[in-house]
Amino acid sequence: MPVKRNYMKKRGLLAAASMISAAQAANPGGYEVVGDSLVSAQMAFLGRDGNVWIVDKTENNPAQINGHPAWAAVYNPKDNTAEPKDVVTNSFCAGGAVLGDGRWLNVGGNQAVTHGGAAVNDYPDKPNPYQNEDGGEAIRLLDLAGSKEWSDNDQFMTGRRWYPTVETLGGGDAIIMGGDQWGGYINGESQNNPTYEFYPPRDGDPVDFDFLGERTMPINLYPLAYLLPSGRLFVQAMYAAIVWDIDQKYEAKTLPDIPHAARAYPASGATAVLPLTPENDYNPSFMFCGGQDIPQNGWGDAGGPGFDITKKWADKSCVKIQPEGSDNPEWEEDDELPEPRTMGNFIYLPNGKLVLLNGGAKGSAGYGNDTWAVGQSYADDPTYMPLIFDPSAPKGERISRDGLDGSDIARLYHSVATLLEDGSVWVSGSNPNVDVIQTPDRQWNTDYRVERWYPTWYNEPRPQPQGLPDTLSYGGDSFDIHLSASDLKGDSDKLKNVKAAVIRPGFSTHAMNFGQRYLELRTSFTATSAEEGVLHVSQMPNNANIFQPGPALIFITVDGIPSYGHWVTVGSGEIGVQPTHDNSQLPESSVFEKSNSNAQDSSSAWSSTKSVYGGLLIGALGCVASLVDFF
Ligand SMILES: [Cu+2]
Repeated sequence: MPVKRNYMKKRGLLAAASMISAAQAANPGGYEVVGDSLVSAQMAFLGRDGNVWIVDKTENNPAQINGHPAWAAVYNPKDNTAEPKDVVTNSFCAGGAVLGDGRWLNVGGNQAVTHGGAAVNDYPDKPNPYQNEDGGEAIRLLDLAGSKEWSDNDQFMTGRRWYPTVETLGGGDAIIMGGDQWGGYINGESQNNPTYEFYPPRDGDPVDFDFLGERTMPINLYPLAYLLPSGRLFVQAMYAAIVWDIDQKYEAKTLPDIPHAARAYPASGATAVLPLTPENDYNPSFMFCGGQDIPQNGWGDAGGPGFDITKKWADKSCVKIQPEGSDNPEWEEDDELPEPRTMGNFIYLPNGKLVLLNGGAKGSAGYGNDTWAVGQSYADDPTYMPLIFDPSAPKGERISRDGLDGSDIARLYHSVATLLEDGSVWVSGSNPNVDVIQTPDRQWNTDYRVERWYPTWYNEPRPQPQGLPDTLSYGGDSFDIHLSASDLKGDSDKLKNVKAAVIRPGFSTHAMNFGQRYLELRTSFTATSAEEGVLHVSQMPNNANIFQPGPALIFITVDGIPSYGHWVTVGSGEIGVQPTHDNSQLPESSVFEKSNSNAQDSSSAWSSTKSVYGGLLIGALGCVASLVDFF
């Protein structure tokens, strides 16, 4: 039996104090060290059980399981305990995502290794102290509704993939793309795997994908790939960007080159699908911030960059593009970061803003035994300060640090972050080393500390909406949520400022969260009294390519303060064509008539429509005049 380790117990009195105030942050806007990840958090995701599931590469972590060092763990954010989990194959720089049936997929990796990351196969007697198997073709699955144990070493991909990208598709299956065979700092022709395949597998796997050939060498590992509403994929690597038709297997659109810098691994810009909202008609834009600007032929080879990259400032530009909805999409400059950043990680907050954290101001992802490396790190100058990016703010005012505090823990290569149910962000990892190193005062060690970063509003009283559903369909009947007088602070006019958002926190690794999306549902409302009311909420838009099926969290935000997240299953809960229905029709919004207790009277002069928010509603007669009440 694995032994649970309770970090708080080790911290004595200080721990006792922080457990009493478990629901309150000591430092809203800042970080708190809360626990121990047991294995280095190279990959992590929030499961539907509320736990953070961690996967590392095979290495000499002190935590043991089944007679060998562990390289997976599960962390409970409610009591800050963790226990090791068993993964059989070497999951080094794997990819991952959640499938439409709720299972977590983790694919690819490296051959079996021994001390110091050396390949077991390089030794005649094949010592295997870590008891790991080759993970190059591995398909690992975790079923949180089943065994809650990784199944591994029993299903395999068509070929070796180290640094593969995984994106869930509209049918809840996943595309697995790219990677190389034997790893290293960057890709190379001799070991490239410029193909994609699917899980569950499809006839015809693997499919050739020339985009990942010479055109995007060498910065095309972990290609940045996102599903579009059409079912096509937006793919970005090196400087190139395209729209790829998966079914017809052709380049449907050649987009302009991304300006300023390379963004894919190991340049590792921060990336995000911007919020999908009624205002943008759920047409996604993709944002890239930071990265590293080195010419295509200047990146060295699989052994490293060949120069001291730890002295080279990262990029600080933010650019975005909306690939569909126009004939000739262009890159658009967004607000510049306050400092250069590589390996920054964007995490959605429930109120539609993003926090950017982790990373460094110089260098890139990767590590090696180069004389110039900082320890073994190819990055330096950790960026300790988070920032908030508000996509809905006017240009020039989108980035803010009001009320924020930094961490004092470096989160460089192999660090992660994920949203938690309470709206805080779980941060861990950083291990720019070939194997575990924890030498005092050395830069930069393997770091097992878990932090939580708390949004500035973390300690505010939270709305407690009643009637949240457990499933969301693609189209179909709207549903009602009750908001009490305390949720609305005694003023039902606050219903005008309520948002319902669905967030998939995604699979975090290498400064990306595969599958992370934010979708704001259409809403209208009925004030049932001066103090309380009902929020009418539509189902998901009736296109599963906009927000893929599978588990997600729904949050209700009142005046910028979100509820705790409630788990929903988006879609059927199964892999396959998702049932769709007509988009939800919402009742007209109605405010409470203050001089007349009959709030249901929609013909009242106070009644209005939320068509500006709701989009679907055709304004009824009389609504035009009453909109004046709103704005
Ligand atoms: Cu890696």
